[in-house]
Amino acid sequence: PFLENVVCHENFLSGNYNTSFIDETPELFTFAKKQDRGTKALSYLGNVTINGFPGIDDPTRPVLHPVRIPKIDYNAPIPKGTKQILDEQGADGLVEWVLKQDDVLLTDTTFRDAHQSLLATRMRTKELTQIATESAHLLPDLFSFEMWGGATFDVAYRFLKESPWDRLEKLRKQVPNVLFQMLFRGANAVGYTNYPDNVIREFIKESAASGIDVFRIFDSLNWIKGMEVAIDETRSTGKIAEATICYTGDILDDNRAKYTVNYYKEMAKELESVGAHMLAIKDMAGLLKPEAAYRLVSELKASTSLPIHLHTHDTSGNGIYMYAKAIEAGVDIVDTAIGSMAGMTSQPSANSLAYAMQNNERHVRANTESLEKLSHYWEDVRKYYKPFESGMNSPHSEIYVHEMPGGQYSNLQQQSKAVGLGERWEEVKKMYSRVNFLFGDIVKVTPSSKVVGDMALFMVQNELDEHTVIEKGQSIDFPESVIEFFEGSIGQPYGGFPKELQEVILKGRKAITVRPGELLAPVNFSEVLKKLTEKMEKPATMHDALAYVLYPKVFEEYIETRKQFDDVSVINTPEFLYGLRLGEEIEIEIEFGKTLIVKLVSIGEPNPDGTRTLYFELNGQSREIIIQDLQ
Ligand code: 3PY
Ligand code: ZN
Repeated sequence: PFLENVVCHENFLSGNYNTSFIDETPELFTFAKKQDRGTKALSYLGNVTINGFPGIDDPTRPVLHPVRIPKIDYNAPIPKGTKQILDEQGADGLVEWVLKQDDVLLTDTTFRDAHQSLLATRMRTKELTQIATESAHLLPDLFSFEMWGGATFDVAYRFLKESPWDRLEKLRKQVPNVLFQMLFRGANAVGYTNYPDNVIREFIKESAASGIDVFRIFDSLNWIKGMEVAIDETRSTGKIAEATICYTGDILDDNRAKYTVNYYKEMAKELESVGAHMLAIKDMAGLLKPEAAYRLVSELKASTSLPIHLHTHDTSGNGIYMYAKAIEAGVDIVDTAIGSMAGMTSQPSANSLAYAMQNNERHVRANTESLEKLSHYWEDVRKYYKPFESGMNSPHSEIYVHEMPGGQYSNLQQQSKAVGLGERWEEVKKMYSRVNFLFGDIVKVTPSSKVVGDMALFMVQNELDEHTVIEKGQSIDFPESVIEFFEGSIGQPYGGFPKELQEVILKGRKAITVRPGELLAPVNFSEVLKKLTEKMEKPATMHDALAYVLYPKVFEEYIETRKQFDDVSVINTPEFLYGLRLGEEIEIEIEFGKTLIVKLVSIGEPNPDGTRTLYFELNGQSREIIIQDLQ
């Protein structure tokens, strides 16, 4: 077992030791010489400077200007908001309060879905904490900040090498007044596959304890069984269970008979009966058209007593018009993003909506001046992340044909390029729609949307169509995600699986029809904690354990990166993404009041072993760092 030093010893961890411990185990008190934080930071900067950042193809560092931060009175108390209502009156009290409001309330998605959908989820905690206090002062009237969940959990560890839990806890301290909301994929938590029930429960407990108030819980196939454990656990934490209807098809199109108003109404009633505090309509691709929104919201309002919270993506450009119709029909809350982070695959603009609804009977509760100030900040920040923009620069009404979720579009485009289908993107999009009907017209949202995407790529790549897939199916090795889907491992689609296709895909493997979580053995968290404590060489926490259970490989890589570079979240984004120019001097605040001053002096020629020496100054002292040149 790992016994490098005393802090990892089980007796020390459990507090089970006395004064003879030092005499009996002297070897535990020799500490390996650790590299200091300065050297680790230089190693990171050297690496990025030489080898670039994953996903950034153009190595030239853009000219970046300091961002505009709105001026507020920092001595003024932060105005009270919805968080105080929940804390003082409980979940039911909060729900009652929402229902009593004549105004339309907003959820601001800038901290989560907006950047997930525009910038491949790459927004770092730095840019969020830098504006969080100002946001708390300027937007106290929001219903909530959606600031966690969805893809942010995975991407934080995988690409940003920072802890999403730290993000949550830091933001919570800065924003004490407005509810924090996360997107939770039901039995898939914040991952792509079903997890054992105890993982779902632990995840919700820990998230609630770290600051989440509203759990927007959905199932990627609208399968209510897949949401029940999460709803139940959320209720036991005293937080708000916002159960979700994912919207697909077109309720006003007679040719799309599968997902009717009645289908959604029945689903809403069932969600109410399994304990939803609120209902979300999650229009993840932006398919809900204005007249359909009016009809759907009116009917749901009439058939349940729950507040209705509407989410959309503005890909078609019809988002504001659609929201106006939903507001007319009585929707309680809508999701918007700050102007400069809105539109296209992101949410409609809060700024535009607030102006559009001026003089309407129902007032949008937001201050346009505050929204404009915050928009300047995000306009500047967005430039830092330019390499991650999708390249979509005008509304895409063809979304109504391919039905791809806002967050998937740029992702699948990248995947197509990666498998050599970059030139055939138009075909891939068409195939995406054909695969949907081949699968029986399913709800498409993470992770079911990924299955459709994988199959579409596979069919284009292998020149397959709806007939040849069945005819030749027995000799085809289908993608793993497709096999698992047809096995029932992400749940049951409404109306069942197409039988013939299921048979050729499964080739004798058995499909399940029960909740996958019922068949999965619970995770033994104390074993996981023990194993991680060895790997991390320090006591692991439940946050670490949950991250490891959801994303074992990603989390192991994160541990290695932490050992090599320490906490890289302290490095400012321009340097974090693009490295340093020759002669450039920067500051890194490694902790409050402790700053490193770093200057890149010169870069040596490549050595025969493929390394280069970089010459830095660290707080005025020369430092050499050897970097493997991977170019
Ligand atoms: C997610 O699950 O990450 C989504 O945003 C789905 O729309
Ligand atoms: Zn979304």
